[in-house]
Amino acid sequence: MPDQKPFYVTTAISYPNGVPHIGHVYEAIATDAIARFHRLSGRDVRFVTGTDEHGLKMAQTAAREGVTPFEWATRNAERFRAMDERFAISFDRFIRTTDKDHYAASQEVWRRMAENGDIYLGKYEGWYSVRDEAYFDEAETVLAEDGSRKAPTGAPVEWVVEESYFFRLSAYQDRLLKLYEEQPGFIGPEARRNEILAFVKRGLTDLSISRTTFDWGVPVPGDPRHVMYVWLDALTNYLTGAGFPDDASELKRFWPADLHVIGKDIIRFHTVFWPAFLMSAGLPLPKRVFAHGFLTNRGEKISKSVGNVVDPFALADGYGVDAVRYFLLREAPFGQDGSYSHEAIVGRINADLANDLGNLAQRSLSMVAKNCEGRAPAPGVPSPADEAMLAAVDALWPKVSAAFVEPAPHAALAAIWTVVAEANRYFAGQEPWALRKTDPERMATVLYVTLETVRQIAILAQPVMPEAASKLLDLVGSPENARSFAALGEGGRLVPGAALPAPQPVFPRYVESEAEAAS
Ligand code: ME8
Repeated sequence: MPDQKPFYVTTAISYPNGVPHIGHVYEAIATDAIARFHRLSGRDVRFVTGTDEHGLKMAQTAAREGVTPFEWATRNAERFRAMDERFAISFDRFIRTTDKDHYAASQEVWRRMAENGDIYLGKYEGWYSVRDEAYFDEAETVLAEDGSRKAPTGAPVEWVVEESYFFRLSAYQDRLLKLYEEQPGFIGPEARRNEILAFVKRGLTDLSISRTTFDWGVPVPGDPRHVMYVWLDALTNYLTGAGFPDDASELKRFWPADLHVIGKDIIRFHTVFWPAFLMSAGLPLPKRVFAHGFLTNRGEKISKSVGNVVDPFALADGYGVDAVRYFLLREAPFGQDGSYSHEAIVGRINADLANDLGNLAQRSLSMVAKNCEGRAPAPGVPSPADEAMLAAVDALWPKVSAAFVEPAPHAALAAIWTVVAEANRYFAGQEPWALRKTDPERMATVLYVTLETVRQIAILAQPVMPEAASKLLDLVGSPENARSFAALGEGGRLVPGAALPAPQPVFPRYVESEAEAAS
């Protein structure tokens, strides 16, 4: 099973023009679970995340706050990094686009695109949305009732006329269509692929890739009056994170990226602009771009003006990190929009975690502590029920693995929890508490099978709930060096006689405070 191949995975880099919200933590958690999954599969993983610090939006917000753009970016980038640390996001590098090596990478990409004849100087005249940091054709914009013009995202647009460098995006239409055809997994989920295909088939216009009316960006090589369009610099972070341009061995190891995880609103940048930039610079293309959906608060769009923004730190404090990680990845199919609410999180905590997995572990471990001298019991001859139970948990790996590779962490969790349910039925049906007096050997077998099932479930749950899974593995006596996926199945079975620590509950029930209950 171990596969030492490198695996390079990234999140989008967030705008630090405000503090992180639940959408940011959702993306970080999902990508972290994928990175952890591949590490546990034995792959050589590189996981990069970070902040996207340039552009007009950042410059304008900093000016309003009365600080320099760099100070503003630093203040918020620290919050993003702290959020990652709070949620056990196992990144290998937190990249800031103001990092020095990122300037070098962006300028090198520019030079290569220019050498390839794809950059020319012209004049941009058209609509620009600062909030989206994106250009829009007039036909894409809509006239609002008050006479103002809006981007399709609802953000206001302004008319921009300035000298600008252009990238010959129009020349890449055929090559992009060929890419989507030859590499059908390039865009996921499938529905997004169809959207992009239709968009590119309608024809592409050249893209303005520099600005002269502000200076908060990466200077254009050879023409420092211009700074690069923030998206050109931002997308290049994925190359910087793999050692581009100078670290040849890192680059060989990790480029092209295996997976870019992003949100559905920025798929065009990643599946049209980004591959075209890379083709132009003569660099290999990422293998897959997967767009997750948006989180809503009880079905309502999250926005500052609605006042329903949820602070990720408050979620961690209120429910616990692993419970939030589990909830966000379990609740909505990855790739579709999802809704969160206090009731839904509490429902998952109390049903799936405390009742289903927590009680199973706690009941079986307490019986072992009391009746088996605190040691992993020795199984006797297995009954058909024992065999069926072990066969069910042994069969999880291919399903869980396929789901994470997709990536579909919700499907991995659903498969695991089917076996949790089966283990509860098995435990209740075998009644080990009744066997204590009548047939202690049979009781030991049932407890062994239950603990072995919990062991494998905990190993498989590690990508999503690293801390809780590790506690469970401690409790069932799984050695520290036997917790990767190589220890799944028959080869890694629980060793009878192993001393177990005193059982402790791993998944507490969520009890409403009086104030919450009354509201
Ligand atoms: O787009 N639910 O930054 P960003 C789920 N800097 N995901 C959400 C979300 C929500 N409600 N709101 C935002 C940017 N996201 C650029 C990316 S990459 C080279 C540059 C996701 O801070 C969003 O889709 O606006 C994106 O993937 C990420 O959070 C950062 O968004």
